[in-house]
This record gives sequence, structure tokens and C-alpha cells, in this order.
Amino acid sequence: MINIKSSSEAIALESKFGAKNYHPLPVVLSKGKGVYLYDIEGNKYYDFLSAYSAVNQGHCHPKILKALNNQAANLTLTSRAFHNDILGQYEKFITEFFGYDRVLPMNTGVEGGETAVKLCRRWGYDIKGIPDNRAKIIFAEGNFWGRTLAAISSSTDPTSRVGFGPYMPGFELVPYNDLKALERALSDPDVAGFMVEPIQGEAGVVVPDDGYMKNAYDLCRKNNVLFIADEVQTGIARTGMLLACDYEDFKPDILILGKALSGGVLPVSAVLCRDEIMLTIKPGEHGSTYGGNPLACAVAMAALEVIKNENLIENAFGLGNIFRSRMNQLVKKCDLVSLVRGKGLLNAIVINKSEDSEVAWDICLKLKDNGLLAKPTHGNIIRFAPPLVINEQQIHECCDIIEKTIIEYK
Ligand code: IF1
Repeated sequence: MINIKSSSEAIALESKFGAKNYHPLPVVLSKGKGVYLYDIEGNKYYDFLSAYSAVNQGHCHPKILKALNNQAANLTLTSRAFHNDILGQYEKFITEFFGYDRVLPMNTGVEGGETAVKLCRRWGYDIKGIPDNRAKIIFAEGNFWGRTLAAISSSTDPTSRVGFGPYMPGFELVPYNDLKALERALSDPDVAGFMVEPIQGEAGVVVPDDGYMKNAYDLCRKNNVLFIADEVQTGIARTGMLLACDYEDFKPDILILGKALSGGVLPVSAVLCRDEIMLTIKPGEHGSTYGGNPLACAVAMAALEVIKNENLIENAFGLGNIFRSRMNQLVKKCDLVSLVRGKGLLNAIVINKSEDSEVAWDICLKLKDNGLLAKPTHGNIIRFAPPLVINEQQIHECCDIIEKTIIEYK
């Protein structure tokens, strides 16, 4: 292992040997603890991205690391060719935690999405009776569920999609937050499912109208279509409820989880649904080498226990209100920020500039200099999503940093 002595040295290595598929902020982190990140030079930052809501429990949470290290000392991976003594207890734990019959464990969020799509299509053929190879799945414009060919086939973002065709057939799009368009799309008897984020993360923390999700669910029920909730980013307390869908009175037919399911320790995702849907996939028809590995199961149980035992749902709800109230005061006194939106501790401010301006990026560079790490999503939108373990004093300190940076921005 090379002893990297400076940020510039680390960046130079990435530049020379790595793919150029990202444009990171110029900061090189070497340590994380709770809400804080530290760069190689020892500078301390508030983390306001939380690895896109994977680190809800805070960096390097001791209870999650304890579960990781204990399990790692015994058994990390068996593959599913054999049973092990952890998977069954994890499956019981997580299905009871979220209230579903069964779970199909995978690794990344996008594998969760792929799994949900396969389950939905198979249910469409075997249970709904859609003719073979005719199943359709409806997605919302502006969606983001990963980078696989299926995921980008439903994308409306040219950056994700262009140059990777041909695309997956059987995917159709409706405008987000538009029930009339959804009703029209769902009337097609070949539609098996509607997959949607309760809040669109990558699109810029786009919050739909109150009631949109419940009404969309009711339309799915009426048309015998499965409602698939992509809660990879919004789930696990991020929005001030266990699931963002919990803000409304319905239960998704298929639930996709990822990111914070492991508290940022290793990739863990899960798809949960009732027996009728899950049991359409038979032995050997789907899976993954690492899916449901003992290490992931032990870590995920600890990560979910932290959410419950440390009241992170309530904390996200309460501090989210404080954060948005502080940002709304900033909107009033500074015309550079046109609005703040979000739920719980998944929020974003919209910078009053065109989408392709560099202002949001420059503001993030200034925020970094002032000790807070955040990154723009699309163009002029800056997402703010700290670990849910943040406390009231820290949220005010971070609002002070954001306010100072925005007001001083020339
Ligand atoms: C990157 C974006 C966020 C997701 C939702 C599924 C997935 C994601 C709602 C797939 C992943 C990540 C991907 C990550 C950055 C981040 C992201 F900017 F790319 F779009 F959060 F908004 N569903 N989102 O947000 O999960 O396979 O990545 O585990 O750098 O690509 P994954």
C-alpha cells in the first residue's frame, strides 16, 4: 500500500490510473466519524451528502463496525449454494421490520431495481396473465435507479442514457406527479408495474404533491398493476419516516431498499414483497454471488437497529423542519437562492441561475472551504443530506455555514 502524503498525490494517482466516470469535488477524504469527514491534510468537514443517503447512521458507526468485525472473524461468504446460520435470521428480521412476507437479498441499489423489474414481469405473466414478452413497466420522467442497461433504458437524462443503446423494451414513461397521465398509461392491460421514487433524488429532490403516491397506488390497484417503490435513497429514516411512502396511507407491493441498509459499510440491497409475487421466481432463476452474504446480513441488522435505537426517524423529521425553516429565511434575504424543498433530512436548495451555470458548483467549493461538503445534483440544485445522527446544535452550525457562504458569494 502506497503511503499517500497529500491530496494532490491521491488525485494524481486517480487521474493517471482510474476511469474518468466521475467529476468529484477537489477533496480527498481519509477518515469519517459520525457527521464528520477529514481530509488527508486533517481538515474537518460536515458531511452534507452522506454518500447519497448511504451513511444515514453516521460514518463508521461503532455498533455497525462491531457487527462487521464479529461476523468477519467467523464467516463472510458461503454463496447461496449452501445455507448459513445468519441469512434466515436476517430474512425474519428485515421482513418483520418492514412488514412484508419475504425478502430477496441483493447488493447494490440497481440490482434491487433489476430484481423488482424481473419479479414484476414474472408476476405479470404468471399471475396477471399478460401474454409472454408483452409485459410493460411504467416509470416517471426524471427517475434515477442506477447505471445498468435496464436502468438507463427508463432514464430521461441524456447523460445517463445517450450512447449506450439499444435499450430495454417494455419500459414506458409518464410525467412525475401527473395522475391523469398515469391513469391513461395504466389502462393498458399489458402493464405489470409502476416503479417510482417517493421523492426524486437525482432529479433534484423533487417532492410530488401531497397524495400523489397514494392516488398512484390506488390507480395501480384499480388496474391490477404492481406499485414498486424505489426507496433506495428516500428509505430508512432519511425523509423523517421509516419509508417516504409512510407519509401516506398505503403499502407498496414491492419495496426496494439499498444504501443506508448497511450504514455505508458495504453494499447491501433488498427487495421485499408478499408471497404471491416473490414465489413466482423459482430456484436458479435469479440471484447473486454475494446476495445475502453473512457479512451483509449481520451489518444490515445492526444498521437497522441503530435507526430504531437512536430514534433517527424522529431526529430526521424534527431537524429537517429546522433546516428548511432556516433555509427559507435565507431565501427571503438572498435572491441567489430561489427555494428550498425536501422532507426530513433530504433537502435541496435551488440556485437562482440557469441549469448549466457554474454557480452551484462554485458555491460547493466555497462551502468546502468553510467546512461543509455538498455537491450539486442537476446544474443549479444543491442537495443537502447530512447523516441522520446530526444534532440540533450541529444543524444550526451548518445552516450558519451555508448562510454565510451564500450571502458572501459574489
Ligand atoms: C452514483 C445519483 C443519487 C438511487 C435510487 C437506485 C439507485 C440510486 C433512487 C442505485 C443510486 C446513487 C448512484 C451514485 C450517486 C447516487 C445518485 F446521483 F447517481 F443519482 F443518489 F441521486 N435508486 N443513486 O438514488 O443504487 O446501484 O448506486 O447502489 O455515483 O452513481 P446503486
